[in-house]
Amino acid sequence: MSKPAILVARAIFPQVIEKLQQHFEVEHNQADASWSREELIARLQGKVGVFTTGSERIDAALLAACPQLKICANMAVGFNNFDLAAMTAAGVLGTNAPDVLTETTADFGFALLMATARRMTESEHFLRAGQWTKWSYDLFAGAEVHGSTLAILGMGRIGQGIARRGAHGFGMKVLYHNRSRLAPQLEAECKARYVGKDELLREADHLVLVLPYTAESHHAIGAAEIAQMKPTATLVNIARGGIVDDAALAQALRERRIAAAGLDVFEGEPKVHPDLLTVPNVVLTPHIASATIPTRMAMANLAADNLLGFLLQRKPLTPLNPEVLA
Ligand code: 8YV
Repeated sequence: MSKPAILVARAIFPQVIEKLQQHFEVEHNQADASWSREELIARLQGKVGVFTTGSERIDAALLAACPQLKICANMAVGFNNFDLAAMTAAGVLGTNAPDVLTETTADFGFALLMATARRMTESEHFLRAGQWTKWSYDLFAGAEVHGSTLAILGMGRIGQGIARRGAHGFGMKVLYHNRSRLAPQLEAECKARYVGKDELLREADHLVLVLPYTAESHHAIGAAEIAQMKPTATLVNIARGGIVDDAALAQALRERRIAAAGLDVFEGEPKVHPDLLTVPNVVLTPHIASATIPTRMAMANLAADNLLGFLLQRKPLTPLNPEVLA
């Protein structure tokens, strides 16, 4: 009997390709670049499964053009590249890759908070440019981290990981806002207090964004929200581009309406708003919050195991729309 055919849309670990090849006919992207949408659709013909990353948009038009497709397995916890309603309507399963990246991503969120508050890249550029000629009492004086108020917008697993680091490691007062309030036991573990969004913005010394990108969270932080923040506050976005209005943020940073920002994600990435590239008080990283080899390997394996579990036994590990299994 011939093996089911699947497509792996981006270059991934060879070991994961080999694991998939034991059970599937695998066509995989061997170049380190995305295919165009037209090429993706052409290559999806005859495929029952696709291994995606956040870069491939799966929507009604693509599904209509690829009628054999049964599962899209995302190597990401976020799945805003999936039109899940369209997938459910077409009877196509979506899976994501949660949990395995939580602690690594929380580590990075905290690192970005520290680098932003303590002006690490700005001061390094100064040093590399040969501008360090003397000690000064206020040379790159930044914002205090320990004992300050950590404000978290979006309190899922990664938000909780950042809260724990702040509360238990740095003695921070932790406030959070989320669509729903955490169970009392989780709030106690994170030492986190639920507040409204306005109070969160007003009280934050360091505001960290860890919420999913949806129509409701588009530009959740724009000029009006930044205006509510303290001029000494910092903002960190490890969630998704589009949650922050990057043009408004660049202007606020230039005018020092907040002290600094740390951004791992951008509207329209990998393009970055040109104004962000010229303001000094921002730390910029290329969407690497989950990027350690063990974590990326675990994410790739989870996406692969979702393809194997569903296509061989109808038992995916982390389904997003389990109703299609019924
Ligand atoms: C991924 C991420 O690297 O998991 C997510 O949602 O944003 C990152 O960990 C990225 O989406 C590539 O799939």
